[in-house]
Amino acid sequence: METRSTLSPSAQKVQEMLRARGFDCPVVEFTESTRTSAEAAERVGCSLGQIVKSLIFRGQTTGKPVLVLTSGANRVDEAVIGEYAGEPIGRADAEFVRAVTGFAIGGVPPLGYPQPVETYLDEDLLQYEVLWAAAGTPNAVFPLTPAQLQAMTGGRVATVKSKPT
Ligand code: 5CA
Repeated sequence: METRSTLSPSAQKVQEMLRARGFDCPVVEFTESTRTSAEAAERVGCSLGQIVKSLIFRGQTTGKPVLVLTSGANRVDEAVIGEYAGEPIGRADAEFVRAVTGFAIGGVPPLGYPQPVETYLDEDLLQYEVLWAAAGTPNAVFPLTPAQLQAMTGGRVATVKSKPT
């Protein structure tokens, strides 16, 4: 799989944020898309479950943003997150995601937002040695351990997935 020798500006920004916070994680930017979990897993050559989806939801009462770091293999149960968050939540639109994180859907990294965001971390991510998260663009990702993901986000470990129907 081909990678880019120089990072685009958004991916470079994520690389610098990681470094500044002491995380030794190399951002990798591919020539092909990592926009979806499936594409990211294919580019990297890992399982779908190892991809970290950074999903932004919106509190329907207060409008507060909620970040759910979800295993690429899972679907979030919005009712469950609503219970954790203390109010019903809904999926955010692209504009809200950009306003809250500073990044566009498909490239939202798990760190580096203008304001801290209430964060939940899918317990299913903890079983892997290495995870891969988006790094600012729909072609860029970086590897990290579950412990690093917890440290960089302060996320509360939670059961987030909807039960298979
Ligand atoms: N780069 C990949 C793998 S790390 C990535 O960013 N995946 S993601 O799951 O974190 O981001 C894509 C997610 O954004 C999709 O799973 C989907 O839930 C959400 N999404 C896609 N399009 C929209 C949209 N128009 N409005 C709101 N959410 C969307």
